[in-house]
Amino acid sequence: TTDLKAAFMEAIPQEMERLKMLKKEHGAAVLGQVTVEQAVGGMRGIPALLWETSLLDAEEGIRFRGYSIPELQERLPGAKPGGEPLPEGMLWLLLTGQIPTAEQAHGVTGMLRERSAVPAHVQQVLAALPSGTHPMTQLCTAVLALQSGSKFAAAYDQGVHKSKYWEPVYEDSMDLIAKLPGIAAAIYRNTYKGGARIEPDPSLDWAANLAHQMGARLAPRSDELLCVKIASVGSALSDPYLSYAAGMAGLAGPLHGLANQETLRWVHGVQQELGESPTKEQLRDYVWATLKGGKVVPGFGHAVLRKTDPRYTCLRGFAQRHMPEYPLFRLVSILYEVVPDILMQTGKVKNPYPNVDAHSGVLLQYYGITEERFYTVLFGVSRALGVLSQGIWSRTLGLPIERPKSLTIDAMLQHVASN
Ligand code: CMX
Repeated sequence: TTDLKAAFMEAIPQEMERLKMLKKEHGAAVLGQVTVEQAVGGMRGIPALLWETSLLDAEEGIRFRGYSIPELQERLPGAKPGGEPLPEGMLWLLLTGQIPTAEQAHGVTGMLRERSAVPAHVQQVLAALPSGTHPMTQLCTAVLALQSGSKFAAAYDQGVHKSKYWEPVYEDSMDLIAKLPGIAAAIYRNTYKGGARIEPDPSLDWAANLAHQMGARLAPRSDELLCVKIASVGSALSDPYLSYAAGMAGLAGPLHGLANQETLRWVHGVQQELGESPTKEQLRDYVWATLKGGKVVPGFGHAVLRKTDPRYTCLRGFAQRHMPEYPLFRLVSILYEVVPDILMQTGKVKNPYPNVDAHSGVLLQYYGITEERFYTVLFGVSRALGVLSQGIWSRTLGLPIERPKSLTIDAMLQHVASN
């Protein structure tokens, strides 16, 4: 079949069976223990969530349905033969667990295209926001405005049986994914191009349509870049609009997705102070000055990973192929040689290596998307594929509401004293 919903439905019975078996046979097995340090340290590393679509390994980075990023670049169908993978293929893989054929990926393109129209009221809400509103705030606002059309919320109101939750959640998720390029482009055009909209091109795929609707003399290959970027997926849960908007609000924090924007500002600061080709010695001093100013070096470090982020490596490979002489890329490459040593010398940074945010902005600059406040929106559009796929599975498997337990300092001290 080239119909994603049918392929997804085929995958359901086996997955339900596996979950039932897991609960029945191993329900009492211990996955890990929770230390006081973890409880006061942001729950870092506590194995406490079922998540089928991806797995993050500290050493190796992320795998989607068991495949690493280089493996996916090799195996997922491209927009052009041998080109960068189509995000539509990624969505197929995340939902079904199977690598799609080119026809199946194109089937998803067609299905999304039919759902892609952004309702007029959402455009009006965006247009009504003050022009300086941060693009991530605009994204959350637009998605919440879309929620009025939620099929899940309507089905729930009408008392749908819980075994059928998955279906309206699936429909909402596809509607939302389909509309995100139009929304992101509207935010871009409202904020930076005086508001004039560009209509979607029905001959283009999902990511290419985003590039097209953002418009304005983007260099060739910018659509391929958006494919590379959009294929780097991520994490959240519940009514797809509300939960995605909540996730986006989290992504908008500077230590998380906003690091994208922060990195570019920081790199521009380097260029302004030290010129286009600073020496390593100058860069070392600059990095130390950032640290001594009580600030983080954006784009470096990770809460889980302990190696260079494979998403960084993937974007670096793209830059090596398409813009090896670009000054900003050369600067980012030298930073890769300089920053980790310094972060190690602080003696406290657990992972001194770069993450995806250290690289993505540089590529976008090269292709003419120079407005760094917009970058996290693109990151958010790409993340929709991952979080919404998992959201569909969570409702399909009937997973319960998440409710981690919190403790006071007194409660922890009492617990420690009584053990
Ligand atoms: N620059 C300066 N200090 C850093 C640092 C960096 N890039 N990375 C970590 N540290 C510091 C922490 O602030 C912490 O200092 P304190 O003990 O004084 O509070 C110490 O090193 C230990 O932190 P850690 O255990 O190594 O890292 P965390 O898990 O606490 O934080 C992260 C992870 C990503 C928030 C952090 O590395 C950071 O702030 N990096 C810069 C921002 C960034 O690039 N974020 C994007 C992450 C990518 C993603 O979300 O996918």
